[in-house]
Amino acid sequence: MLDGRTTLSKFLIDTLDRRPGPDAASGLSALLIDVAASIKTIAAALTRGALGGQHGSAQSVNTHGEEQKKLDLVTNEIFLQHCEWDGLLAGMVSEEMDEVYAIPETYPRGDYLLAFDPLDGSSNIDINGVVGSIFSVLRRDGEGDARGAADAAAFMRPGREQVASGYAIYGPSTMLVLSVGNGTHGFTLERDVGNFVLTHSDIRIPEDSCEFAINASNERFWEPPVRRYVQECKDGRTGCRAQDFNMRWIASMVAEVHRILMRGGVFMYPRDFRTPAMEGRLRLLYEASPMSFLVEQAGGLSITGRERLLDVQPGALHQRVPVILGSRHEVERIQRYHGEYDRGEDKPFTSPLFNERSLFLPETEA
Ligand code: AFP
Repeated sequence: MLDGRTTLSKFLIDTLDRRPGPDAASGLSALLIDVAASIKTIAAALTRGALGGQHGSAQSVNTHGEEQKKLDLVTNEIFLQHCEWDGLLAGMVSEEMDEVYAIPETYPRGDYLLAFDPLDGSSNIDINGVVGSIFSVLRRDGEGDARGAADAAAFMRPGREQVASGYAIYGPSTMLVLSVGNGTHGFTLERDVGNFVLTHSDIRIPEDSCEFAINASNERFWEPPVRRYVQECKDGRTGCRAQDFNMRWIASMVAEVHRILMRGGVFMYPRDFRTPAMEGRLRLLYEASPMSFLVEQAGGLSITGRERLLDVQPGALHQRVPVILGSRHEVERIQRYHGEYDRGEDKPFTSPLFNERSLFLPETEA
């Protein structure tokens, strides 16, 4: 405690290292301190803005075929350098790397697996908008060579098995929002001292909300249950919801989830007819799973539309998944709309266009 304040280190030692009995999470707090060090380094790099000489394209694409920014690569490297040496990790995966990053032979290996998106919302960089980093920690299961290098199969575990997840938001202030399975907690970076200080203890997402976030330019690709929900929100107080809704879109999942943790709301990147598998846009391991863990730990819900997101079994490192998360009652409503649609029970509610399923022809990417 410093002047009555709780730093991240104190929080982690109290929460994890002094946890009695077999649940004691050996080494996890040290790993999370290293992750926090990565975040501080990234925050410092971002603060320099265009003066840092790292704006613009890296002239490369990632495994998703998306253009990489210079800062995508720089921040990826910062995570690797801060976390590879501590003897706590068996491997790392990231949105910016094709394969598992093996811990160099010169360092010992440990029991944890780290997945991260080093710079979420990187299209916001060049406009000085809000960006973030997202991370997820799994504990390696007991099978195989406990000290061998982790392969991709080691990461194929549903999100409910995460032992920690979190994100950093680089906004007017830098915050680290974290869960180790006992609620979701927010720490604000005290820049001059370099400490993360607990400022938002046990965050709770309001169960009701009148705010939703979705990229409305994709409306023609959505399924009817999502169209129905959004249309009802847009109808406002003259529609069946009998209340006005507000809409947001920041193009950074971190910023959207942070707003929802602070004041409620719904964020959707739903199934999408642009892609043949209708898998949505967001990455399961680097974005959807860690954020869903935080949201559930804060009393919210996170689904694919039809199932709990934390129950989705990954099949590939860079798998994408539809995401609908936020205030419990709104997400329950959207899940109900999916069920009614799948059972053909939604006809009285949907517009004539949606009633004619034959009219709702999937469009594919040109
Ligand atoms: P990056 O991690 O590649 O920057 O993508 C950000 C993101 O995955 C997510 O944070 C946003 O919700 C989403 O993309 C925004 O996408 P569009 O605005 O292009 O639909």
